[in-house]
Amino acid sequence: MQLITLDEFIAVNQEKHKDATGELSGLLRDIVLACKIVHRDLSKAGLVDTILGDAEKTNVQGEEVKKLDEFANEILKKCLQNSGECCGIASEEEEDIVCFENRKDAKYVVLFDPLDGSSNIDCVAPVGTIFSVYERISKAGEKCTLEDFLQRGDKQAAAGYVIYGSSTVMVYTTGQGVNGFTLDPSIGEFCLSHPEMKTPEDAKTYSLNQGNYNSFPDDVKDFISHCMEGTTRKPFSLRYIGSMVADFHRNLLKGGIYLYPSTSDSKTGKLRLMYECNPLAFLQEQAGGKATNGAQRILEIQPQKLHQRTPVYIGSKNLVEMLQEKVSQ
Ligand code: P6P
Repeated sequence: MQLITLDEFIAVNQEKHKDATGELSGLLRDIVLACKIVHRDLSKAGLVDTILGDAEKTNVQGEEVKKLDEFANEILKKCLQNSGECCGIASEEEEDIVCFENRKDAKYVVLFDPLDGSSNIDCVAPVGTIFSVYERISKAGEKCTLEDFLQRGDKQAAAGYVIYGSSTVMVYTTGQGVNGFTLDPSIGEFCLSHPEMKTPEDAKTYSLNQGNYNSFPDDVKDFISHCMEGTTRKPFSLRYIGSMVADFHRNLLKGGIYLYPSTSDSKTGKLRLMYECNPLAFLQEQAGGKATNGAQRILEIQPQKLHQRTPVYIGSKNLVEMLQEKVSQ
């Protein structure tokens, strides 16, 4: 495969959009720069105790903040403030939106989970940065507003993630399909490695925390029984890494379904709508799969709160439809 860097790919794709002004391309480049810096520091996490381990803090979710969470959050904020294309951000690690006073004319807002699955860092399991980009709806020249961020997922201008695993891969969409790029550390460039990604419509892999089984809704229990049914055929394989980006990436490539239903601890589900479920749902639909909260498309949910959670069922088209049939019965 000819070596095509992410920069070259963005430039070529920008030319396909006649009205493209280069602002979104510039924004994507700045997000990628931040993730390259996160990658650099993650790879030495085990050695540098100043960034490993708990930050003795909890975030707005009441979850323990690992120092790398904070580090990734600061890096993304800095790169986006310097970007010039972003007038403000929202983050899992920030209680409220952060408006960039010196960027009131910028066109985009970005929401992100700086390091999803960070509880896995100490055990060297994959973690990821997830991002979601919207055009602002407030007037240029003024501070961004909460309404700029609380837009439905089907209004996203771009979405993607970077997974830091056995290799570091960036996957994104601007609504024209999904493409993946693998970081070549020897040249410091993401290179096209997964062109035009499509999720197989059928698969035999399901991904969820089965430990919560007793608190799942009955229709989800029925679906799990179907997956485990081994009399008439081979049962499905259960694969669950505890890092949504990693489970999502495997299913995106090979097919499968990721489920995080409501549970007794998380009545409205655990995963966040704005900076986890919406960006991954945009990618999943662009790759031919589906994403629902059991009642409606994730991308059609009208957000009410920045950090709101939602049940999520996302992956291969036929598996999500099978689940929806059970949920709607
Ligand atoms: P549980 C990580 O905290 C996360 O947000 C997702 O990345 C992951 O899939 C899920 O939560 C794991 O949650 O309840 O199974 O530990």
